[in-house]
Amino acid sequence: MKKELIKVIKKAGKILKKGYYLDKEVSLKAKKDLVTKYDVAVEEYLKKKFSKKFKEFNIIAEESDNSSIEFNNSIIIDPIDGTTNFVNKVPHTAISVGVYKDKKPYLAVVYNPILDELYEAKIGCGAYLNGKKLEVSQEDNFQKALIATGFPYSSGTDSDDLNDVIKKIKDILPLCQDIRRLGSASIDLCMVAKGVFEGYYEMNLKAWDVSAGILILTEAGGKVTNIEGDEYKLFEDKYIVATNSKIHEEFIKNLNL
Ligand code: LIP
Repeated sequence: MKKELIKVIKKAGKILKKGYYLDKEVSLKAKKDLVTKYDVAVEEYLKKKFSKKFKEFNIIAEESDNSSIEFNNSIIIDPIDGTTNFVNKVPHTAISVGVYKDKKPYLAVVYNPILDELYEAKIGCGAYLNGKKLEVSQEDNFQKALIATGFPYSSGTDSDDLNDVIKKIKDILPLCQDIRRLGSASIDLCMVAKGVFEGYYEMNLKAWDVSAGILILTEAGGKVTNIEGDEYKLFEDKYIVATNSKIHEEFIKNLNL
C-alpha cells in the first residue's frame, strides 16, 4: 500500500508545486485560516485516487465535511499543510497523509514538493527521508534543546488562547536554546524526527495536521503525548507535545509552569 500511496502523493505534489509559484486568490475559512483552489484541487485528486485504490478505508480530509465519517480505518489528508506558507511562497508546505487501522497509525507520508523532501514511515519499520533512515537527536539537556511551536488560528480571536501562547513562550524561551515557528505542523514533527528540533508543541491542531507526522516521529525514536504526558489522542487533545524522547519529561514540566 505504501508504494501506491507515495506514487499518488507525488503526482498530487505537482498540483501544489504549480500553484506555489503563482499569485493566488485566497479565501478565508476563519480569521487567519486561509484556503486556495489548490488546497481543494490537491484534496480532490487524492480523494479520487485513494477511494478507488483503498476501498477499505474511509477518507477524512481538511477541506471536506467529515462529520459522519468513522475514524477507525481511515486515510487522513491535509492537502496543503502550511497554507499560509504556500500563499506567501515560504517553502515549508507539504501534503500530509496518515493511514490509520483500528484508530492506530499504520502508514504516513509527508511530502514537500518545493524542496522535494518525502518523509515516510510504516509502523514497526522505521522512518525515512528520501530513502535515508531518520533518527531523532540524542540531546538530553533541555538548555541545549531547539524547540518549535506554532500559533493557533484561534489566537486571532480568543484572548485565552493568545495569552496561553504568550505565557508558554515566556516560560520556555529562557530555559531552552531557542524557539522556531516554521508554519507547518507536519513538517515540524518531521524536523523532530530528523534531529533538527529536540521538541515541538502546539495547541488546537486538527487531526490532519499531525496524523502522518506522529508516526514518522515515533518511528524515528521520538515521543508524542498530550500536555499531561499521556497518550496523545487524535481529534481529542488540545495540546500536542512531541520530542526526541530524551527531553520529554522536562519539556512537559516546563510547559506546565
Ligand atoms: C496549519 C499548521 C500550522 C499551524 C496552523 C495550521 P494548515 O495547517 O500546520 O503549523 O500553526 O494552526 O493548523 O491550516 O495550513 O493546513
